[in-house]
Amino acid sequence: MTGPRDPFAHLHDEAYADAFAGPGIGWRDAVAMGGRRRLSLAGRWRFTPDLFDEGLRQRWFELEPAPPSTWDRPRDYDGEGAETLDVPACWTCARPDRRFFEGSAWYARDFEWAPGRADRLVLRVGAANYEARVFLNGRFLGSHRGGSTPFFVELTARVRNGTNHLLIQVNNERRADRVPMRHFDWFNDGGLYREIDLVPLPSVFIRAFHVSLAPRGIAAEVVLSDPVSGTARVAIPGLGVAFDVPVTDGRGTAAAEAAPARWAPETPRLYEVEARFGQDRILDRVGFREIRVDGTDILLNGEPLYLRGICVHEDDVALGKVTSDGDIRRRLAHARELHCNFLRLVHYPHHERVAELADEHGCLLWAEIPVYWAIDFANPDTYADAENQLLELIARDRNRVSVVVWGVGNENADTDARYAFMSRLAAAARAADPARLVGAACLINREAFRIEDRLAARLDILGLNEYFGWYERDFAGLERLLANSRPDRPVVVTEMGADALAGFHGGADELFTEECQAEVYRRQLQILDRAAYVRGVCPWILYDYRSERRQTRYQRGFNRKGLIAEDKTTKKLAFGVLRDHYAKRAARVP
Ligand code: GCB
Repeated sequence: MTGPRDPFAHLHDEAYADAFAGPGIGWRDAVAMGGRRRLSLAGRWRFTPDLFDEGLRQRWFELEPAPPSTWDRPRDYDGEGAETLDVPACWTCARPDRRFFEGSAWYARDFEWAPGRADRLVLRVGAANYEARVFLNGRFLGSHRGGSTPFFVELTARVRNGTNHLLIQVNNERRADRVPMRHFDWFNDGGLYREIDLVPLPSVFIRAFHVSLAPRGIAAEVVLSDPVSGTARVAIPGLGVAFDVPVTDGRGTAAAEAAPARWAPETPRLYEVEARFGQDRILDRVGFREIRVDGTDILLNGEPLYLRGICVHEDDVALGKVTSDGDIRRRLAHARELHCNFLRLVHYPHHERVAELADEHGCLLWAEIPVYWAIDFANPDTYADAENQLLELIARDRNRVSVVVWGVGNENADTDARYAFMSRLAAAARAADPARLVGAACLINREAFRIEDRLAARLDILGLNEYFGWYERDFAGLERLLANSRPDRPVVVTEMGADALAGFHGGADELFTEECQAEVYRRQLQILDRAAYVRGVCPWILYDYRSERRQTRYQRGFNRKGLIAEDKTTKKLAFGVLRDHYAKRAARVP
């Protein structure tokens, strides 16, 4: 039996997903968000796990939610009677039996709309790990890949007067062609775990708005939703400037004379800014600073800078990848207590509030995408996915003054395919944002003990992940490495550290003790301090975090290299070692 009425057709259809592969939603669909009215869709959604992908095979999205008494034939999907789940949340944290669920799940909810309320309506999804497909009133609108960047879907043409039925399929399967791939050292959460909003918009709206330092003042760039021409107006009351930006075919740039105070960690000065075009208006708070490298120096506003950093994951024992202002402020407070001026946000884009709060607090950031370990570098689709994640991150955070480095990769073997992939990615970052630095965690020649990575030529900052004293128990290798290397640009140690179980004490050479971790920090910091080209240190990591790769009696599903346990409260001895070291470094001229 064949044909659309064949009730078993879906059982034989292995190409069922092909129809839902496009249109791909990407960075070009972004909407500038500052100060916009948002209608939050947070709250209870109906939730249906779908391990076998029946929803796409059987076209569940075409079924209007209705009680079984009204069905004309049996169904496997009961939109109305499904269990409920909070959004934002990770399904992996909602119920113990879903902890390791990897596959598809359907989120459904209704919303009311009256078309007169706005000319256009866009859905903004803060993040969905990893792939999402959006359906409105039975119609597929598009799919998005990448688990940590926001995406936007225009609903205008499909939204109807009255009740609307929104369905989002999310899939968190680990796969070799994804970014990251199957194998990584953190927890694979699933779901709609950041804010999700309806955004009412005028007929022409501002897609992107960016302000930056210019040679004699400031520059502004405006990108509109449509290729129209006209004049945008930009005002920065704190600088006493207001100026026009002529827009042609939907794009325009202009500069104005101004003398903004320079933003720096010690002086995190921000200015309110407003951009208007037609009926649309964007508000933001921006800072102005210059970051560049000169030889092996990093210069912030022309002054040499030493990065006193710490790596941080976005992870919570109870909430998974869901974060909050309180959680972010705690991270920044712990960083301040350590005398840090820098955070590396590993290994994927963190919540946008991190950079907003770092702008206010005066903390420099390295933001990165999960081009992590051995992703499928030869696969053009994988490249497209990585580049889209990078450009979505840049589109989201380009006005955040605290972000000084875009990280394009972490510990990737120096193959030709990787070199081509990451060179292109570095070029894409520079083209999208010429005013920031590009970095990556690079490789070491383990025979010659030298920093050696072809990618270095494409970067402003060489990140170095090295675990001398831990994975290689001997510190002599670090001394050799530093003595043998002659980098022509700044090196930042983007990782070093050791596992320690909080409360487990013993000798400095006893693995997993707090004493051992503290000793690794002491020796590492002492050695690293002597290399003039090392312009910053960013140890691994602030808090212990969930990682299923880690299963010894001391780890039990946690990477224990935190300076603080996973309760985000209990400090280990190494915390004090780093704090005292950074206190001294902060007092020194860099
Ligand atoms: C690394 C990775 C980081 C790991 C860390 C470790 O080099 O970049 O994600 O978790 O080592 O703990 O070994």
